Amino acid sequence: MDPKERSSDKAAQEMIKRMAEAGIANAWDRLEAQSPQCGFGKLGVCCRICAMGPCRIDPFGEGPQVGVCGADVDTIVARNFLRAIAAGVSAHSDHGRTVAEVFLATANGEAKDYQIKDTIKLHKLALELGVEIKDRSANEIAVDVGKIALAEFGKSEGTQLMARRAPAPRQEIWKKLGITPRAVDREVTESLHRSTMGVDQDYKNILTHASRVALADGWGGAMLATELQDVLFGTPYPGRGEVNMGVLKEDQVNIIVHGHEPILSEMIAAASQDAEMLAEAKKVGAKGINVAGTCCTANELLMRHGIPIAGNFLNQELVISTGAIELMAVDVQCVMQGLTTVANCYHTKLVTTADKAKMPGIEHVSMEETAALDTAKELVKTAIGNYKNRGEVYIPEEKESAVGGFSFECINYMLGGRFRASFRPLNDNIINGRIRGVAGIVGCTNPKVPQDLTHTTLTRELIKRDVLVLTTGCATIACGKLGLTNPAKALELAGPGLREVCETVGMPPVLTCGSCVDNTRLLVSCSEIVREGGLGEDISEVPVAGACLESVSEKAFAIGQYFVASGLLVVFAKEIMPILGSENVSNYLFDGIEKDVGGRWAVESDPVKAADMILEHIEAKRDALGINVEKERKLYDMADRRALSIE
Ligand code: NFS
Ligand code: SF4
Repeated sequence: MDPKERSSDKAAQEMIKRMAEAGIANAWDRLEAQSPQCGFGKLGVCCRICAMGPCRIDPFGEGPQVGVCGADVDTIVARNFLRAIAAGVSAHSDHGRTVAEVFLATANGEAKDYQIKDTIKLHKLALELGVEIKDRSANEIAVDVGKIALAEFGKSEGTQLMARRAPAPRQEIWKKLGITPRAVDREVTESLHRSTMGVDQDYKNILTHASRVALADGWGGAMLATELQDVLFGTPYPGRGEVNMGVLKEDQVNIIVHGHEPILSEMIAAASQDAEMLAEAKKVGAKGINVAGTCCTANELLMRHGIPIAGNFLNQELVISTGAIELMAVDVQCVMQGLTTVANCYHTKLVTTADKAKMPGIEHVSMEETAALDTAKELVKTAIGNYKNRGEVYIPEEKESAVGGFSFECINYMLGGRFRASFRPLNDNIINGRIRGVAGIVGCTNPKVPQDLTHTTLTRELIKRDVLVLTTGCATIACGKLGLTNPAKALELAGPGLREVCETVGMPPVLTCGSCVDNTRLLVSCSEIVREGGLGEDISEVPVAGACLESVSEKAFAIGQYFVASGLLVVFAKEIMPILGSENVSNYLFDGIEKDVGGRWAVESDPVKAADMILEHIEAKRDALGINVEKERKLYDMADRRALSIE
């Protein structure tokens, strides 16, 4: 296959070609080998939940329409969707739990290599959680904050504390529907229980729980992950970095950190700066130690330290095939097993570090928080020792300058300045129409579509039409590679209204907000837009939407569902939405659910059409708010506003 059909990124195209010439398979080749993929699976109509199965429903209506237990297509599709979401939630939240554990260990003085970095944010969080500040030390406060945070995952009573950040009408909607999330573990457990054979058989009831478990992620586990990471590693503020494989250095020891938890990558980054390590590197003839990231952990490092990003999900194998990587350290999530085979073809040493994620035949170095820096140094030493084993090296030239680090706090500061940090200027400019609305472009890169193409096309289309774009995850990296997170280049592409605002405020039109757990920054921003006033009383009234047209992981469904359950429109690609086998489930998620939660799913695979869809949604919200009517401004009282909100 033509590399251009596989990726829209030139560096990736080059490496795809080189891998093909070397006869080494990557995800695209394995997809080809798997094709055609099972049509039942695509539609979500197969079930292997119990041993009377596996069962499948004939989508053409000729074969069986129920499984052995009698489950119909609606139950099967809804159940599969719920399970996918629950798995995604468990991933984000288990990440959050690990962060909470390290956070607490740090506060207790047991994890000496980590320190509480952002005490201002710690104090804010303490206030929010009812922890006494007075004249207590940061560590004393952090112990209490850490304990409360950790309890959010498994507490036996009560609902998620972070959910109180949502606007009051939103919390009311959740309460009315009975979907205010309880402990994360409980919602995940209940998802598995409900979807086991012979339990929940009402697709709407199943999907309502899908909202609840997803909310336990967005307003629970993932939000805690973001908050605690900020306090522990520092809240991100804009800084320059570089993105794409051209960041690898021919004359240095290259280390890739891949995965998700900054617990690992922060320490490797620190170890690589160590004078002793640098001296060791010199001894083997290297000019230095170059750490770069792939996937979400890369976003974390770019956001906080300006450490370069070598690529997103589909780059992980390509990066190794440059022959320039001495060591790739992986922790959890989105680590392809295919890496083992690719690494074996080169000198690259692949090392797993999370006890819950090992790979057969691959060395495992356990990353204990009590000896984090020493472990990281051990890994860096291994990399240095491996430098001499390099064979042929080929590093593509492509790299783009990017600015990362747009935390919620930073956006607030940028918009309002140091002394009056506020979202007012954003709200005002949405109201006056210079900015039409806001879109979150998130998620993965899937070999089923040319890598990065949909994210970047959609982003370009939206900023052109004066929509401010916030990105996270692999979509951010896609935008980065193609120059869209380079403020100068992106400004050129922005519509006149958006451009004017961006130039005045000094912010780019595409804001890189971090990793996938950091999608919670988008939820917090939406709540702040509402709180700031003038754009409705609830998130569902604000002209905002989310999109991911290249989703891969179950985590993407979790994110999509918590956006929807928070009141937003979420657009995914049609091929990647495994619910189309049930008309009832599809109709509900694409339409009916809006009456319940104010948000809904939509499918569109063409990024330009997806932009049309998002714009249409944004303009409809603007119309409903009455901000599209020029001059004749109506002042809304509470009754008017209530009438506007969803019924
Ligand atoms: Ni998000 Fe990050 Fe990338 Fe997708 Fe995987 S790395 S958590 S799941 S593939 S964006
Ligand atoms: Fe088949 Fe029902 Fe068992 Fe699923 S739960 S495998 S539909 S018998």
